[in-house]
Amino acid sequence: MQIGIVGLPNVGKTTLFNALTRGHAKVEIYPFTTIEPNIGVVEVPDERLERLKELIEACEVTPATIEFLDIAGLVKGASKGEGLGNQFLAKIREVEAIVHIVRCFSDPNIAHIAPDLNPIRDIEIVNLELALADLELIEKRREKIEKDPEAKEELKLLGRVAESLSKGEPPELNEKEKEVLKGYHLLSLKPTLYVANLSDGEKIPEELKKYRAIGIYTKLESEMQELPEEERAQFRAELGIGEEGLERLIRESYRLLGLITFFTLERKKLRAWTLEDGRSIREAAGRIHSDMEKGFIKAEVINYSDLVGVGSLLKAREKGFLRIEGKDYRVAEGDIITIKFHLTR
Ligand SMILES: Nc1nc2c(ncn2[C@@H]2O[C@H](COP(=O)(O)OP(=O)(O)OP(=O)(O)O)[C@@H](O)[C@H]2O)c(=O)[nH]1
Ligand SMILES: [Mg+2]
Repeated sequence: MQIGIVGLPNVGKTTLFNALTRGHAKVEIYPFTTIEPNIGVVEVPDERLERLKELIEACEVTPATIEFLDIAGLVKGASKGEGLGNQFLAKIREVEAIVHIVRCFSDPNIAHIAPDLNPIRDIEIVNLELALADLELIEKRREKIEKDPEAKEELKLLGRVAESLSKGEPPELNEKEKEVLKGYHLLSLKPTLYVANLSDGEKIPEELKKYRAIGIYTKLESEMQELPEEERAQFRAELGIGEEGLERLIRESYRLLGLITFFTLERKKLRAWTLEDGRSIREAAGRIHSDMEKGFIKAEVINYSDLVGVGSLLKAREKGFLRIEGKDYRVAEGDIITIKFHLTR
């Protein structure tokens, strides 16, 4: 899974990226520091893994991962090629979700598009550019299929989407329409998590509540990544930052994207995986290896909560908590699965 970080120039995108990935990508006080995108992998924090490790006596634990993509800042006119423009919009077409970071910290040394702080204005500038880039793409497609009698439905749908986007409103779509539009990779339709980059100790501005933004002290978080884990916890306690902001960001991304976690256990190797909610166990098998999906026979399943409840795999087996499921079983959050398959080649 890939998530793209967008925002105006110089708002802290790379600082957030570094905090998330414990990276050292270049951060400067001037805009357009990032030119080539930074890509980094982040482990999804999951306290269940530790508990499971003990219960199953696993020797190796691999958490699920998310990939973050940090790109150049967007400016007014980006969709028309201003700033570093269009090329970066293309880079985020492929991501599954967007983290839109907005500047809420004040610092006279760090240039911003205007002397005042106005997060709503900033969000609207970026969203307008995303919508304009989408409109251009839709327009091109409409011209192409205009005379195709078989594309009438699609043409109608595109017209409706274009109308909504030009009004700055999200279009109302049913499942089938969403499916048709998937191939377009429209930026405006991607699930978006808004992040307010706050000055130390500040709270989220009231006006950002309607965007359901989460607040992060990005600079502090990135600096704290340099500390050992125990010191970070102590530092957090002293500063009164309760919940770890970055973990929350990752958790919220899961919620936003409708993702669940399942676990596999194979020869004492425990591993967490990410899956869209509603998928079958056969599809889950495909995430691990395409051979497992093709040759799927059955799976042995136990849910995390049941296992923790009884305390061991042996007891779980005695109590009948370990179930055999067929290919259509819908995987639930926290399922621990072992897949039986045959090689089809
Ligand atoms: N005071 C303060 N400065 C911050 C904060 N977050 C980032 N900065 C500073 O803002 C400047 C820009 O940060 P970057 O992370 O490079 O911003 P960016 O959005 O990636 O910038 P571009 O790649 O140039 O678009 C750096 O000097 C950061 O140290 C913050 O929360 N508070
Ligand atoms: Mg940057």
